[in-house]
Amino acid sequence: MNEDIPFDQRIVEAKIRWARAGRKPLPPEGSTRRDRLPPGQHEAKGWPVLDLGIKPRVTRDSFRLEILGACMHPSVFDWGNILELPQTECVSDFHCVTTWSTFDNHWAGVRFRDLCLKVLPTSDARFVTFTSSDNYTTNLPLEACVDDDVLLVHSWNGKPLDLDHGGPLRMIVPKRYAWKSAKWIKSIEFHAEDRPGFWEVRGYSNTAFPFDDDRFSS
Ligand SMILES: Nc1nc2c(c(=O)[nH]1)N[C@H]1C(S)=C(S)[C@@H](COP(=O)(O)O)O[C@H]1N2
Ligand SMILES: [Mo]
Repeated sequence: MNEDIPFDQRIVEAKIRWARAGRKPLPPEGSTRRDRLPPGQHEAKGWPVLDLGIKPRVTRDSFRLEILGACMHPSVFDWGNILELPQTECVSDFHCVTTWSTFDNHWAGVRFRDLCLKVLPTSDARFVTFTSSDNYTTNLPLEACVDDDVLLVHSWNGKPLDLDHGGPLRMIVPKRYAWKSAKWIKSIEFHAEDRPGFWEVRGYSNTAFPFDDDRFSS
């Protein structure tokens, strides 16, 4: 992203770059389930649970989300503050590197971009680290996080997100493998340099693009 321009203009610039790259936010209308499956993936029955096996006991009452690092307004959001942000719904597919995919998940929550418009990442903020209550971490370029379909999700298919799937609040980043979508999100930090997360330092791809079969580093 460019230096010295306000955050909302940086979003516009990112979108222009995505358009040039011919990126499609969702599979085209009328595409078959097969077209929608990235290489090496199969469609799962139901929604599998995958994590490190630590189930943090976060409730909507005890929930706190800290935003820190390179932003104008570092803050702590409680559940009420999350609901005060613009609410969004989005349908997307979800692809785990262990080869299962789920289609047509109906998510409700807050666009990461709308959260950014509150806390205002500074011009040197280029990367984001997500930290979870089980101490899991994952990293992404800020530019990837301001996409339309990147959400902090509190509901799935019309119901509150359950604890197993990262409730009360998790990230959903549909265009990357699912390990980039942190469950039980606890803090979000902006920084100038990239900081590889839990799986990224254990041999998994830093970029994690399902349609490129981009699973492992090197
Ligand atoms: N906090 C946390 N988030 C996490 C993980 C984890 O272990 N801890 N695992 C990741 C992986 S590898 C996957 S596939 C998805 C699985 O999400 P699900 O259990 O809701 O299917 O969560 C991702 N986010
Ligand atoms: Mo995964």
